[in-house]
Amino acid sequence: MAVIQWFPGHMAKALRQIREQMPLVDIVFELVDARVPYSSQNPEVALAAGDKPCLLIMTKTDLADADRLKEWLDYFAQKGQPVLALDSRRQNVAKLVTAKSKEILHDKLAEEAAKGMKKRPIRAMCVGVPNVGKSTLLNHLVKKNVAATGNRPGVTTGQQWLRSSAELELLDTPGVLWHKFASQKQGQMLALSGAIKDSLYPKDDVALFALKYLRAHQPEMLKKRYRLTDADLDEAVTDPDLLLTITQKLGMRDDYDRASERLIFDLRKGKLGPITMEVPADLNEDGINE
Ligand SMILES: Nc1nc2c(ncn2[C@@H]2O[C@H](COP(=O)(O)OP(=O)(O)OP(=O)(O)O)[C@@H](O)[C@H]2O)c(=O)[nH]1
Ligand SMILES: [Mg+2]
Repeated sequence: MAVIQWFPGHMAKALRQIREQMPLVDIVFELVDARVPYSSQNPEVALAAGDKPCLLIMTKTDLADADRLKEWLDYFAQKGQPVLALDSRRQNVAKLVTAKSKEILHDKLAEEAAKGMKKRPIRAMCVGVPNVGKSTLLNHLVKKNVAATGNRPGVTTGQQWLRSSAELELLDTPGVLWHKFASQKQGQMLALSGAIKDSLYPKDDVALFALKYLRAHQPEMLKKRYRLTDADLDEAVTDPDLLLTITQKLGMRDDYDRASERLIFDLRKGKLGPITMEVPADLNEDGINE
């Protein structure tokens, strides 16, 4: 399988700007995709944040598995990492995010008040991998469509300050990846989630990775979506065999590229059902999902 890497110049620049702005903010909102909570956590963000408090925000929870989401929330809580899982469609996210930020910054704000300093908005920087939902969340927080959003990575190209209320000031940033993923699996997970430009990874590799995962962990989803029988699964000994079977079931003859694309997009859009492709138990002693 080809190794997925993507760190073009504009991301190096975006990361530099994140480092430059860090001293100006009180808190970092790091967004991770609830379907791939490990793989979508960018180690460069923690490095850039240094001692700044960080609120981890799990996005796309509507597309994730509810039980596994709870497992991740427990995992982060055990690590002492403040975390929120948000469903912007159902919740008043502004209230939740503001309350949590105040809780995290309680001591700092109390100290300022004790010194007689004027009450001021909390300044937060919103960071995360491309397409994770940063601008969408910020639009919800400010209750206006001021930040451009789109279902592809690389929509936000520069930083932008947004004023939410008297209580919050928010910095939107372009999505960033990093030089070297911890494992090949991480690159595949990121590609599947939609964090990497589709023109930059081999679709059949990522589709085969998805098939291997689904066959092992979610065979029922696979069977239901592509009308596969147990016999179909048994007969397709290898993953390429299975891709061939699905290609034919989709009426795409031998157009594996098209079928690969369909599989990736179906999974990403939740057409197979809510899915979380990583669990805390997958992480090794070094905290890596290999
Ligand atoms: N289903 C679902 N889709 C979401 C959610 N949050 C964001 N999206 C979608 O994800 C896509 C990307 O959202 P953006 O807010 O543009 O992502 P971004 O992190 O700002 O992306 P870049 O600016 O490219 O780094 C859009 O199509 C959003 O509608 C969510 O909670 N659930
Ligand atoms: Mg954006």
